[in-house]
Parts: sequence; C-alpha cells; structure tokens
Amino acid sequence: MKRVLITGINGMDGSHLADFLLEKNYEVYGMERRTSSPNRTNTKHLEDKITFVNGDLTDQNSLVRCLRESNPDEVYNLAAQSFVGESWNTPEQTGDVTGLGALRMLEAIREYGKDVKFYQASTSELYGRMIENPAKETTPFYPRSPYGVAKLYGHWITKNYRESYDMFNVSGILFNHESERRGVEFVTRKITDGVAKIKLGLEDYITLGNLDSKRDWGYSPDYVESMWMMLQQDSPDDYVIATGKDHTIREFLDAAFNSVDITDWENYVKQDPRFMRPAEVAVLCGDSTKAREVLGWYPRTSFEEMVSKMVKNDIKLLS
Ligand code: NAP
Ligand code: F7E
Repeated sequence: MKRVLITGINGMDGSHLADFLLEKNYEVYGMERRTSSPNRTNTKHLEDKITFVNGDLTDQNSLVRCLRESNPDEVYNLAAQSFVGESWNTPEQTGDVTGLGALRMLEAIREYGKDVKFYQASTSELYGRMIENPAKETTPFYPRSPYGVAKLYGHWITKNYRESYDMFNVSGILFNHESERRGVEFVTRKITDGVAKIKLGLEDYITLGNLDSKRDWGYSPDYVESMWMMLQQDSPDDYVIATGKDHTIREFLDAAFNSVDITDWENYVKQDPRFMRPAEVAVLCGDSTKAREVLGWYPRTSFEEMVSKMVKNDIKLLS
C-alpha cells in the first residue's frame, strides 16, 4: 500500500485528492495547521479514514516531523495562501507560505533522505498577462499579483531541485477549478452561494467587482486526478491542466441564475470597487494538449454541469 502526505488537506483540492487516493487504496496523511477552532468542513467525512498531522509551511521542523510521521512515497504540496485578492493585503505572508513554503518542503524531503515523489501546485496565475493565448507549457510567465509572483518562485524552485538533486518533482500548472467545496470568497462560490440565497429569499443581491474578466474554469475532482497521473510517469515533467474554454464572470452569472430559472440576473447584481484588484488578470485560457497526449488526462465535467452542481449544493446546504 502506497503512503501519501497531502498539505492543505482541509482545502478544496486537498479534500478531493484524499477522496481520490483513498479509492486507489493509498494510506492518506493530511497536513493541517493549528487553528483556534477546527476547520474541517471539507474533511469531516474523512475523519475516520485518514490521519491528520500538524504542520505549517512556515515552520521547517514541523515539515520534517510530518514526513517522519507519514513516511510517504508521494507528497502533494497543495497548501498556500491561495486567494489572489488577499495577496495585496498580505504580500509578505503570501510570499512566505506560497513561495518559500515549497522550498521548505523540498528541503525537508532532502533532509528526510528517502526517494519521495513531489507534486507542486503551480497555477495559471503564472501567465498573468498572457503573452500567448491559450497558454501552454512553453508560454513565458508574467504574473500580475503577489500571489502569482510567490507561485513563480515555488514553480522554479521545484524545477531547480529536480535538476540540482535529481529529485522526482513535478509542477501541475492548473487553470481555475472549482467545486461545491470552494471557499466562499472566490467568485464562483460567492455567486452560487448568492444565487441560492436569492432563490430562497434570504438575500436581495450579490455584490461583485469586475464582471468582464475571463477564466478557464474546470471541476476540481477532475483536476486532482491529473496530479496523481503526473506522479505515475517514468520521468518528472510539468503539465498545463485546463479545459481550453474560457467564460466571463457575466457568463458564470448567466449559467448560475439560469439553473434556478432566473433570467434577469442584472437586477440581482451590484458592483463595488472594493472587489476590484490593483492589477487584474483579464483573461486566462489554457492548452492542455501535452497532458492529453502524455497522461491521457481530459476534463470530464462541463462548465454548465459544474455550475448547476454548485448551485444545487448551496441550496441544499441553506435549506
Ligand atoms: P484552498 O482551498 O485555499 O486550500 C489551501 C489550504 O492551504 C488550506 O487548507 C489552508 O489551511 C492551507 N494553508 C494555508 N496556509 C498554510 C500554512 N502556512 N501551512 C499549512 N497549510 C496552510 O486552495 P485550493 O483551491 O484547494 O488550491 C490548492 C492549491 O492549488 C493551492 O496551492 C492553490 O494556490 C493552488 N491552485 C489552485 C487553483 C484553483 O483554481 N483552485 C488553481 C491553480 C493552483 P487553512 O484551512 O488552515 O486556511
Ligand atoms: O477571481 C473577478 C476577479 O478570486 C476570479 C485561485 O484559486 O484561481 C483562483 O484565482 C475573477 C477575477 O479567482 C469578484 O477580479 C469579480 O478576475 O475567483 P477568483 P482567481 O483570482 O482567478 C487561480 C488559478 C489560483 O491559482 C488561485 O489560487 O473574478 N471577480 N468580482 C471577483 N473575484 C472575487 N474573489 N470576488 C468578487 O467579488
């Protein structure tokens, strides 16, 4: 039985990856950091199936201890300060966790001494200004936020340790992906939660920022499978994971309101400059041909299907 350590276990991807790897018969260890009250909304159903270990990406010794406690064959580094908007408020902490955190885990693995396969959660935010559309593995990077810059460090240090120390390190350059477990501050879940509240008569409108940016949105349970596939290859490499189709926030609103038979959504949406960003990423769209050809990975869930699942789930939670 293979053993795995997942950082960011209580996040959206961490919890979906744990579900996926349990199905594959892995012994799963999930790293969480101490909080004043438990934050296991996404992992409540896993409490008797996995082992939680305490660690923090800003604390080197805690990572070495997590490795000793889990003795993993594979490590998936999914923990991060992952909210782009927040990264302008806490740029230093974002750099520390999201950038240097990857380095600390790589150093911990080196110190641990055993051959461990390592997955780093890279992101489409590396492309930022999008020098080429759609972006692929060879497209130059141009991040547009402290988050994107921190992830750029994580990406390159992962590659550098692969080349310097012959480690089996991969970076998955994943474009936006969402699910029922997405945090409510991200625009997709903010919209589906808002639509559910409006449908149930609990709120009158949703307040958003820029409605014109475009994102290439996929479904998280489909995307976590690609992470595992990357670590099963004979040699380590980096892959773009995307659907290849982009949609504006307006189109997301359209799909979400339509799924509950509301067609005049403009009457339920307000805009507020508080939700605008100092530097916006106007469009993100990815070309995942390499992942299709080498890994055999492709996205299974359509945009409309995903939006409808998220709205239905929010209505269920609120009812
Ligand atoms: P998420 O839901 O925000 O989960 C991030 C997790 O990291 C949370 O569980 C959080 O723990 C944990 N964390 C934060 N700071 C930490 C620290 N100092 N030490 C240990 N754990 C810490 O993110 P996600 O959407 O699942 O994304 C997973 C990863 O993929 C992230 O690295 C993200 O940046 C990256 N990514 C995401 C997307 C996407 O569209 N979702 C696309 C590309 C890349 P708490 O619960 O305690 O806060
Ligand atoms: O914003 C616009 C906002 O915060 C998407 C993270 O998982 O994906 C995610 O980052 C777009 C932006 O995600 C609101 O300006 C409008 O253009 O949902 P988001 P993100 O910034 O794309 C990447 C790939 C990651 O790696 C990240 O970890 O929506 N927008 N109005 C809004 N965004 C938010 N959050 N809230 C609004 O009210």
